[in-house]
Amino acid sequence: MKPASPLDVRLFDDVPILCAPFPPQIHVEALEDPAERNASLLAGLLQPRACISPKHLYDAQGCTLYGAICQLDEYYPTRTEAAIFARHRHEIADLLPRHCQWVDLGCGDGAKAFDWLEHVAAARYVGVDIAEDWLRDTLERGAKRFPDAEFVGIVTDFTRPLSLAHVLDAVDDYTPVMFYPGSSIGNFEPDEALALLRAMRRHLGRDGRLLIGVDAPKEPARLEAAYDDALGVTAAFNRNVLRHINRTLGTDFEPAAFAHRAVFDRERSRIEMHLVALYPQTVTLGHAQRRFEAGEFIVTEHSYKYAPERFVELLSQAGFGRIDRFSDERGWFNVFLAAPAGALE
Ligand code: AVI
Repeated sequence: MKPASPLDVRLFDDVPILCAPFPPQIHVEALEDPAERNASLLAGLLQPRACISPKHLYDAQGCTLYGAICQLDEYYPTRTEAAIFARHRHEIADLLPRHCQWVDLGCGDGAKAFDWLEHVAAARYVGVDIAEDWLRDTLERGAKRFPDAEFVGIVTDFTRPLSLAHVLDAVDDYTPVMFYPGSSIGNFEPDEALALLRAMRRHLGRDGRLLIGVDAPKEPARLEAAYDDALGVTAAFNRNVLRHINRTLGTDFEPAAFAHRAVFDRERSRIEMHLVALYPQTVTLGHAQRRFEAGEFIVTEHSYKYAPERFVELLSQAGFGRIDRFSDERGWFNVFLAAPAGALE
């Protein structure tokens, strides 16, 4: 790779312009203490209804598998959201502040955000993700593609209180647009989702905006197929969490001894992902042991599906006022553009 030079020379209409490149900066924030993380993993596994936080699904293998899920025929959210964005891009862009800082929450490879940067003339991109290597790579690619914007990265975990103010406030004149696509908000329990939305609201000041994608409830068969695809990619994604925690916690789970299951709980409006023990077995968890009877299961993820009225209510409770909604023809997925209460009324 070409080393970054202190100044780049580029030509606009044959006039040389000197541009200072922005070497991507990474701030490491609020990463969970490994001892604390292991203790809470163990506590979850020892509960009568065993559970593993969904954040552990995303080691390097899990991120790759999640990328493959997003391309499955059955997994409609990614495609549907992308179609809503493509269809309403200009309308939404016109409602966003000019020269904003684009805060890409859970940025992954940054692809969804980069499609927006061209349309909103963002002056700054702030990528936020738990996976530091992935984030570095995203920033480097982004900085090459958008040489006039500044690229900053924050490594943090959204299960911790969101605190980005010292990075966002380091520049005075760029208004934040928080971007949280993919219905990731659905992976939080409703009270945690509300707390996260409130924290986002606090970071926006008066003129900032939140652009968020949220999956809607629909027939259980459609939902369950999206989370239990014919190729078994979601099953591999789910079982992989056991390999991940074997590595981090030194446990001896046998992934093949668990079946993947996805069920829609209509009353709670959420998909539950389970790993179901195929036969009786005992797993060593550090100094403890845990017996799983055949059919006993570990909960690995909840994915809440919000009817539009319910999500608008949550946004209002979190301190948002004007809310614009964009949807697909079937009403499968919604994108909300929310402004802080008092900003536009
Ligand atoms: C990341 N998140 C929004 C996905 C979802 O749909 O809840 C994770 C996922 N789990 C299984 N498939 C996709």
